[in-house]
Amino acid sequence: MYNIDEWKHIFKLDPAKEISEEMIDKICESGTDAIMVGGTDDVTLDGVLQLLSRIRRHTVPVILEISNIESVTPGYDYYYVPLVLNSQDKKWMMDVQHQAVVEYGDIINWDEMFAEGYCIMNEESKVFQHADCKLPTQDEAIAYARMAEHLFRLPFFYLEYSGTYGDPSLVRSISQELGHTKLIYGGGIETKEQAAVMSEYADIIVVGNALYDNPKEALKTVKVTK
Ligand code: 1GP
Repeated sequence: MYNIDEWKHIFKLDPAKEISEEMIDKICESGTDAIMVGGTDDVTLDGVLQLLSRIRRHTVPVILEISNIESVTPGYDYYYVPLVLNSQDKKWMMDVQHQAVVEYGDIINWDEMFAEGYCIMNEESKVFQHADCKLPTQDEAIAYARMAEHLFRLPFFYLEYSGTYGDPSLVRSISQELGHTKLIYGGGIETKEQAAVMSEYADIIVVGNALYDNPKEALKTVKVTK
């Protein structure tokens, strides 16, 4: 339906946060390749549905990044399923996903569903604590990327610094390891300069918080990725 292989930029909207109609319009018409809806806390079916209907007034592709099974609804173009590679609890790598397939496996459209191997690098982030992660060294992070590519053959490896700007040299090292698996970078991108640096190495960059904190700058991160 869409050419995911050519995507460079995604805006991530949190269904638990307020955002104006005007800003939604600007985000959707910004030239970004897709809007991803996802968050950690207070992600409800109501929030996920409301954002979907507001984004759907535009033609931009829309992805639901699944946070919990209660908030999954039909109508999105794609569903991205996080597998947290550096979680210390198998629950976040395997069990919550397994339970979802037990319940809904008969009706899932697998063509719309993609796994993301997450490696969460910011100890201070909510998602790091929520998923009971262990901070990997750089070599360990690279090893997760190699596993995503060669063992699990995942479509995406997501280097997640949520809330803080990461280390470009690690993003570069990881990008050199990946061939078929696409590298998504997310975390702390607030300016077009920061976007340009990460976009040089990552296949796709994700901009989230800046949309709420400094929307004018956030909107400028699209152009530098093209
Ligand atoms: C969060 O990777 C995204 O899941 C984006 O991070 O909110 O820090 O931009 P920020």
